[in-house]
Amino acid sequence: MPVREATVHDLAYLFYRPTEPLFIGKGKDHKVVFDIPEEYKTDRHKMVMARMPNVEPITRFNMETIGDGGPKKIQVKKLEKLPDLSLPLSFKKDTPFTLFNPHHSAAAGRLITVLMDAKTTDELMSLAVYCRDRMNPLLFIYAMSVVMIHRPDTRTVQLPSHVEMFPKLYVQSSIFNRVLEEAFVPVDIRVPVDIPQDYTASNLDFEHKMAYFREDIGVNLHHWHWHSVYLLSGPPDMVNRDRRGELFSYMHQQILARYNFERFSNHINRVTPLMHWNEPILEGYFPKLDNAVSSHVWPARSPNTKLQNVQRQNPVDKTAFDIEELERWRDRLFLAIHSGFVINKDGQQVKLTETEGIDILGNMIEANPLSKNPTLYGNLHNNGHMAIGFIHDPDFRYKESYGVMADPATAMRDPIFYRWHSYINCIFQAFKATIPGYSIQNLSFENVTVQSIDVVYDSEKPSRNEFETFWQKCEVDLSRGLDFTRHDGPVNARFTLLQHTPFSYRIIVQNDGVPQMGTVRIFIAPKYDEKRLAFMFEDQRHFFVELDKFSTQLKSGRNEIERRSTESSVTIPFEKTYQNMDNVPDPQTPEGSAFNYCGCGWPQNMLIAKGTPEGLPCELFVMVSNGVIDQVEKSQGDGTCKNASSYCGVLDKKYPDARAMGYPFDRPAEDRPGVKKVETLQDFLQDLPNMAVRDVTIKFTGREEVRPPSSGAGTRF
Ligand code: CUO
Repeated sequence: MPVREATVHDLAYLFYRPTEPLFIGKGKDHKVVFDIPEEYKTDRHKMVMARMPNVEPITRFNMETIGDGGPKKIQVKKLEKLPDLSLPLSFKKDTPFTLFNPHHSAAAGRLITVLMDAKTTDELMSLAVYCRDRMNPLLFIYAMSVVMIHRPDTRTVQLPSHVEMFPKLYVQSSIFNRVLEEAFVPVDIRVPVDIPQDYTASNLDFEHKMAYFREDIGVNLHHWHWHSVYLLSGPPDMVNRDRRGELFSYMHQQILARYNFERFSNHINRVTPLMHWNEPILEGYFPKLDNAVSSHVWPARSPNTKLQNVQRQNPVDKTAFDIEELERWRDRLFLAIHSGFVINKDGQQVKLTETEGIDILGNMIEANPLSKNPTLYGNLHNNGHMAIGFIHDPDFRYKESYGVMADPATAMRDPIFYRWHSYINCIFQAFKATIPGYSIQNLSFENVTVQSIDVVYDSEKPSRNEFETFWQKCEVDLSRGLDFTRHDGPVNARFTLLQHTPFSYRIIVQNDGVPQMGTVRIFIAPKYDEKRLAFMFEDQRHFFVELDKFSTQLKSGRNEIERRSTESSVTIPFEKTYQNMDNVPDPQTPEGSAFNYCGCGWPQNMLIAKGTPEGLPCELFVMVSNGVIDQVEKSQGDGTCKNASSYCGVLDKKYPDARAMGYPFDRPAEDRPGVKKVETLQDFLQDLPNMAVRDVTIKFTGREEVRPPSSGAGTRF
């Protein structure tokens, strides 16, 4: 069989069926095999080859499945010396792996460092091939995904989505038998396997109405990506991202705002923060997921269980802490907020300033390696996830693993996630209450007036100022995560998700000055609270969901700005969230390079909340702020893959907005001397013509559509 040199795109084959060994052919028809140096083969590999000396390791089980075009053998070079990989190798292959556990993320951090240090793509290939079959697949794929995005030589390689690689993290266990059945029938007569929308509980559970949101695959993928991008361990320049702590606070606050919007759409009250840690937790959650790398299922959390001290000093968890510790860290955080400073590792005071305080707190609360003083302020947020994740077996007496709350890929499924983050958000809001509100000068933009805002569907139809939502049936190919199946071709699961009709904003802006740069900021919030009373500003500002933010050049006079919903700075395209690799355009084409997203971003289909059949009354807010003040100094870096910048930042660059995240709603409104107190949104807008509000409704039509298949060129596998 001909051997050829490896190219950078061959690295993508390592992501194919990650729990299946490398000696089984990869890619379409399994025609891609790796020519692995003898020393890099695992004992299992050597044993298989010894027993089958006459069979090249081309196909999964025999030669019959080779299609036209002939097999390819990719050369893997042997390195002079392997680096120290003892920490990631100490992790067993079939143990669960989560980034929220410091011991786990340290192992991944070591692997990321080693892979980033590889001097050439060939060296990276050699290291990755050596590691792949020896390491825990969740750990290996996580580390490799991070490295592929961060290394300049690998950034353009399109990788499968996490749900394709580990479908068991995202899709209920009971469908896998059906999926396997389908995998064994010829491709042309396969049918999609339905994932019911309603499988984890019944309406006897008062939180069940929100299951479609919590268990949405795209929402959970976004959260996994976010935590993958913001590493807890790894090379310092990758951990130390611009305004990381602030973004931790803002992105999660936005998830809460979006979740509460969805609750209001279903006539459910806002989430209550998880405040009293010694009381039973009313909500339960039964995930019905299988573990991705072991035969365990994800443990359930029964209703009315209580947090307990975690004593899990075993080789996998290496975790022990008391609930009292969480309480001490919480009290110290509040003390710092109300004193106006934190105490760093050297015992010095570091002021929580108006501009940097939130970032300092975010790093301490998360807690990430940038914390000013981990001993004093601890690890509140991550350990909260862990305490809830171990609530069913806090001392390991039943040898159960953690629940969904302890893993960023699954945490958003559980109702308690939102209660925990609501509490974390209370701490951030306590800080925001200590800093001055925005003055008129901070909010105004001289000579600029937003004259009108409209929501339009296409140029022929008149503006309705109504968003329209519906259910959409979509398919995702699970075959790349189904190891050891005999046949090729897609095995699709069909699921239902919330969708909205794509729309555009039409914004008329009058500029009575010279041409200038502006930043358009678009938010939406419900108009009424749970009591059906019009919101007070101080309450409503927490419910504003960012829909988009973009720069625009304002000419003198009238400017008509049209912006499509699909261009949103908070979302990534549907195809990127779910993409079946076969439909991703080739990154070397202009179409493909425009499509080159790193993977982090809120799913486009979830941009707009469900609304109600009668139309949920909302307020659409548009502000144009001074683009010169908003601009950040240009930083170095070749951000060749894009993210949803508002929620994920920009790779290797500064956060692309100099204002506080969430501006202008991130802090209480300042009383304006001599003017009426700011009690309502309309009061907030007074004397600020660069802001405007439009009443809109979100109408849930109840109809169900089938999503047409995506089109695209290029097949990587
Ligand atoms: Cu994303 Cu708690 O940080 O889940």
